[in-house]
Amino acid sequence: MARLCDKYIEIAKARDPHEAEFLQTVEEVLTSLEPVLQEHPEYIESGLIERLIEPERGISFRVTWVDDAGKVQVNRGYRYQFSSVLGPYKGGLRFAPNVYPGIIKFLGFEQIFKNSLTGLPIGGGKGGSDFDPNGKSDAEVMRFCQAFMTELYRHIGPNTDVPAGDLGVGAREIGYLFGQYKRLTGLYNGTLTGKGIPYGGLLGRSEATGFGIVWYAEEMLKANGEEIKDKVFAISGFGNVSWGTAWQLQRLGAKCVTISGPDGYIYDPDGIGTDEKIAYLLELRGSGKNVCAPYAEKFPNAQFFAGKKPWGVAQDTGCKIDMFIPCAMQNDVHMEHAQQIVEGGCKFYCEGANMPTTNDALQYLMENMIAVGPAKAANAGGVACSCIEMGQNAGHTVFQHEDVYEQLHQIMKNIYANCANAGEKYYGNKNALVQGANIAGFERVAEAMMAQGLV
Ligand code: 2IT
Repeated sequence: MARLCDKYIEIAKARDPHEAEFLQTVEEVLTSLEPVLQEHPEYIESGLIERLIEPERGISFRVTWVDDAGKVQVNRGYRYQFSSVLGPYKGGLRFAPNVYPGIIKFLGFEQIFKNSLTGLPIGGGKGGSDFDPNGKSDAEVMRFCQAFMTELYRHIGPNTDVPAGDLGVGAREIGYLFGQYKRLTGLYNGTLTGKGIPYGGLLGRSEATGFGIVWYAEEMLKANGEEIKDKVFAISGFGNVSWGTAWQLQRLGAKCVTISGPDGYIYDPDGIGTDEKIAYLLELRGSGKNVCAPYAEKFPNAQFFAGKKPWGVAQDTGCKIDMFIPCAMQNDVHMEHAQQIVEGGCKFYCEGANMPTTNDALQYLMENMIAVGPAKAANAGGVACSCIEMGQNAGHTVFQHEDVYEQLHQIMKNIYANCANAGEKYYGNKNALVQGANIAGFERVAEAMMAQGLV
C-alpha cells in the first residue's frame, strides 16, 4: 500500500533539494507518523503536513562587523520561526561556519516536536549564523553579537520568539546578545534564555540538557528491568551537553568512560564525571583549546586515542559499554559506527545531540538493540528549563535550584512515558521510542493546528 507520508517527503525534496539535513529529519519524522496519518484523514484534508514542513517565517539578514585588525567582516544571520501553534517560537541560536538554511531548518523542525513533548507552552524556532566564534577574541565576539542583535531584535520578544544558545552560543554570547537587546529596546525581560545567573538566568539551566538526558536514559533502562547504578556509558563531545551528561551519570552512581573532541577521544576507566574532572573540563573549554590530549596528561589513568571516535571503545579497550550517548553534533554516527556499537555488545543507545545519527544507522540500531532513545525527547530538558526561565522572568522572581531539578526530573519522566505509550499504541512496542517521540510530539501539535484553523 502506498504510504501517505511519501507525498510530503517528495514535496519537501522538490522545494529544497539542497537542504540535506532538513530533508533527513522530515523523512525520519514523517515516516514514523504514517499510522497516525492513516487514522486521521482530516489532517490530510486540511493540508496539515504541508503546513508543518513549511516554516511560518524565515528571516535572513546581513551581519556586518569589524574584526580586531580593523577589517570589515560580513556574515549571514538567520531566524526560522517554524511553528507558533503551541506558544512563542522557542529554540537556540547556532554559530558555526557550516550554518546555512538546511541546518537551521532541520533544528527548527525538530524543535517543534521536542517543545511539544515537554508539555509546556512553547512553539518551535531556530536561528544562527555562519560566524565561527573559535579563534575570535572576546571583543570580536561582542561586536559580532551586537551586530547580529541589531537586526534580530525587531523579530523577537518574550511573547513572540525567545532564542537561547546552541553550538557556539554559550553564556558569553547570550550575555552580549542580551545587553544589546536591552540597549536597543529599553526592555529588561525574558526574550533570551540561558542568561547568566546574576541577570535573570535560571539555576540549573546550564546542566539541564545533560541531566535530562540521563533521567531519560534511566527510564529506558528501568522499563527493561535494569537500573542505572553501576552502568558504564560512553559519550561523545565535550561541550555543554557532554559535561552535564557525564556529571549526572556520576551523581546517579553510573560511570561515563569517554568524551571526544576534534583531536580524538578519551577513555578514562575511572569515570569522567567527578566534580574535579568536570571543573577541569570547564576550565579547558573556557580556554578554547583542545580538550582530550591535555585531559590525558592531567589524569594519567586515561588513554587518548588520537583522531578516533569513541564508537569502537569496546574494541579498542575491551571495556563493555551498557549505553552509548552521542552528545557532539548532527550525523556523528554513521552506519559503520552503528555496526561497531552493536558488534561491541551494547544494547542501549540514547541520542544526546540533535540528530546525531544518520537515518540508515538509526534504523540499524533500532533493529539490533533493545532500545534507542531519540534526541528530540532525551535532550528536551534544556528547552524545558528555558521555558521555566521564561516563567521566572515573567513572574519577576527567582526559582530555587532543587525545585528546578525536581520539575525537570518529572518532565523527563513524563516525556519518556508519553514516548513509550505512543510506541506501544502505534508500533506494539514500548521500546519504539523513536517513533513514539515523533508521534507523541506530533499529536499535540496536530490537535492545536486543527483547533486554530487554516493559518
Ligand atoms: O536544541 C535545543 O533544544 C537547544 N539548543 C535549546 C533551545 C532553548 O531554547 O533552550
